[in-house]
Amino acid sequence: MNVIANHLPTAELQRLDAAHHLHPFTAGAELKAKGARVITRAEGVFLTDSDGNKMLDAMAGLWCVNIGYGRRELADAAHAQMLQLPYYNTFFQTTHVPAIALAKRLADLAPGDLHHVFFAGSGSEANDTNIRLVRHYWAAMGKPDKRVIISRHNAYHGSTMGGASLGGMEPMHAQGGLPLPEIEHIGQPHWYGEGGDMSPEEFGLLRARELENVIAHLGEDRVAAFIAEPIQGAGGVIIPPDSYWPEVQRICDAHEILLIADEVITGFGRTGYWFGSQALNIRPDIMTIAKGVTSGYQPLGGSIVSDAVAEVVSEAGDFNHGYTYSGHPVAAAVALENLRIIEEEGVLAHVREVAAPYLAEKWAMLADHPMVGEAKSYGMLGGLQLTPNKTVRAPFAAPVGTVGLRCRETCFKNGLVMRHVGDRMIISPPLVITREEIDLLLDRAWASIDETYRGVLGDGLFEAA
Ligand code: PXG
Repeated sequence: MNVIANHLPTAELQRLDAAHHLHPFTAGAELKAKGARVITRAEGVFLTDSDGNKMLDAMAGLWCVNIGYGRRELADAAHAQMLQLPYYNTFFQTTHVPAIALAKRLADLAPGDLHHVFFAGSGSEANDTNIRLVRHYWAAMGKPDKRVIISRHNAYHGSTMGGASLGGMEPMHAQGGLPLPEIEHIGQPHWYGEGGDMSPEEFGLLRARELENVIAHLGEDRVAAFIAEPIQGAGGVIIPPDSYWPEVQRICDAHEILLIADEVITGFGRTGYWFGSQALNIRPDIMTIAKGVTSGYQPLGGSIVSDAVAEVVSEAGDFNHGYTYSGHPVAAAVALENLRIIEEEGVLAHVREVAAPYLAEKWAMLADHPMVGEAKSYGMLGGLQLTPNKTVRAPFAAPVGTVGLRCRETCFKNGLVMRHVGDRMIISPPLVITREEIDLLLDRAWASIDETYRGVLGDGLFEAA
C-alpha cells in the first residue's frame, strides 16, 4: 500500500513546502523564513509533528474533528464505499444510495421542517448555494426584487466569492473587490468588545434591531435573507447575549425574511445538541453544514432546507446549480458512519453532561489571571479576551493581535494548539475530550498565558491603548 511516508527530514519537508505549496490565510514569505510545522499523525485529541512533538489539539483541526482522530470505522467506511462505488454524480436525474441515506439521516436530525438537503463539497460552497437558492426562491414566489442578503461584520461564511462576501471580514473584502453587490452587513453582538456601558441584554437587543433598521431602510420587498452563525466561530467565539436571537427571530418572522443559520461550526454536537439552532431556540429556514458532519475525515458541506422553500424551488423548473462532488458517495458514507458514532456513543450527552460543564467551570477560572478579561464558553467552544486592564475592558496599546499571536506561539511551544483572533484566544476541542484531557488543556493554557504575560510585561507591552 502506498502510504505517504514521512521519509524526509523536517527541514527538507519545510523547504519543499515553501518552494511549492501556497498556504491559505498565510504570509508566504514569513512562512518560508520560519518553516511550516509538519503534522504527521494524530490519535484521539493529540497531534504529532515530524519532530515527534505531541500536542493537544484544542481546535479539533479547524473546528471539525468532532469525534477525535484515529477512528478506524471511518476509514473502513471510506474503503468499502470506494470499492463499491467510488464516484457517481447526482445530476441529470441520477442518485446513489449514500446520498439518499445521508439526506434522509440529516432530514431526521434537523429541527422543524428542514427536510431537504442540497449537497456541496464545503461550507463555502454551501453558502454560495444559499445565495443562489434564496434569490431563486423569491423570484419563483413572484418577488424578484427580494435579493439582498443581510449578514454581520466579523462573520465568517467561507472563502469563495460568495462566502467571503457574506462574511464580514474586512481583510478578506480588501482583496478581490468584495463584497458582491446586494449583500449588506450589520453590527455583531460582541458585547465585550463593543457594548460600552450598556448591559449585555440591552446591547443584544440593539444589535438585533439593526437588522430591522436595514430592512426598513431597504424595504422588506428587497430583502431575501439574513445569515448568521448561531455563535460566531472564526470571529473569535463570540457568544451573543440571551436577548439577541429571540429578537432576530421575531424580526425575520415579522418581515418575511428567510433566516439562514450557518451551522458549519455549531453543528453536529459542538453545542451539546445536533445543531446550535436547537440549543439557542432558533427556527431557521436553511442551515449551512460542513466540518463536523464528517468530523473532517472527508470534505462535505450542504444546505438543509425547509419544506416550504424546497417545495417552491422544486416547482420552479431547473435550479441551474451544482457541484461535481455534490453528494460524493465516499464523503456521504463517511458522514453516515460519523453520525452513527456520535449517536451510538452518546457524544451529545457526553458534551452536555460531562465535557461542556467541566470545561465551562475550568475555562472561566482563566479569568483570574491578570491578563484575562473575560473567559466564556458555550458547549465545546471557548473564547477569552486578553487585556491589559480588565476593569475597563481596555485593548492593548500594541497593534491588535500582537499579544494574541505571542500567546498562540507560546501555546504551541508548550504542547497546546489554541488559536488567536486578534487578542482573543479561542478553543474548539474534539467533543470526545475527557476530563483528564481538559485538565491538561487548562494547565497548558494557564501556563502559556502566564508565560506570555511575563514576556509582555518585560517588553513594556502591558499597556492599555
Ligand atoms: N461557515 C462557517 C461558520 C465557517 O466557520 C465556513 C462557513 C466555510 O467552510 P469551508 O468548508 O468552505 O472552509 C466556515 C469555515 C478560522 C477558519 O480561521 C474557520 C473556517 C475556515 C477556515 C479558517 O477559524 N471556518
